[in-house]
Amino acid sequence: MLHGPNLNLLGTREPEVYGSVTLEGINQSLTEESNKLQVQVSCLQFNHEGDLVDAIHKAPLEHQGIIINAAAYTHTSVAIRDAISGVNIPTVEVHLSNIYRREEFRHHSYIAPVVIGQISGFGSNSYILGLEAIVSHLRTTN
Ligand code: CA2
Repeated sequence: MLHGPNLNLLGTREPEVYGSVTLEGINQSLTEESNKLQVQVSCLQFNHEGDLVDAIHKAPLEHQGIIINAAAYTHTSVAIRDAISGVNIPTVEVHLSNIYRREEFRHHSYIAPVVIGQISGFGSNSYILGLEAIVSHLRTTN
């Protein structure tokens, strides 16, 4: 699970947009869900674009899939898109908010064309749905 910039602030500001759950709370729910699904999940957060690119490059060494909320880089980063398409590992894009109901600049995702699918708008449950989606994809394709 890769969390992008500013998501470390979750639960402290803008609860009307992003809810009151903290990043630690999201990671804990993911770990609980991963136990139920009998898979392992590791959760990392980076504020810097290059750090996310490095983490995507390293992912196939230890992991079978990526769940990513690239946050603002979703709408700006060709580097993260190229990293995802450059590594051969299935990826699911998640967002807390429904990016298509928000400002127009959030309607475009550079990442969407290189992932299996996108889950957007279900608050912290988007992450659980993202985990279920990647596990189900891996179980049906492997
Ligand atoms: O809805 C999402 O998950 C987003 O990826 C969140 C990003 C935003 O730029 C995307 O358009 C949609 C922003 C994450 C910043 O999170 C904050 C949380 C609390 C306080 C300030 C920022």
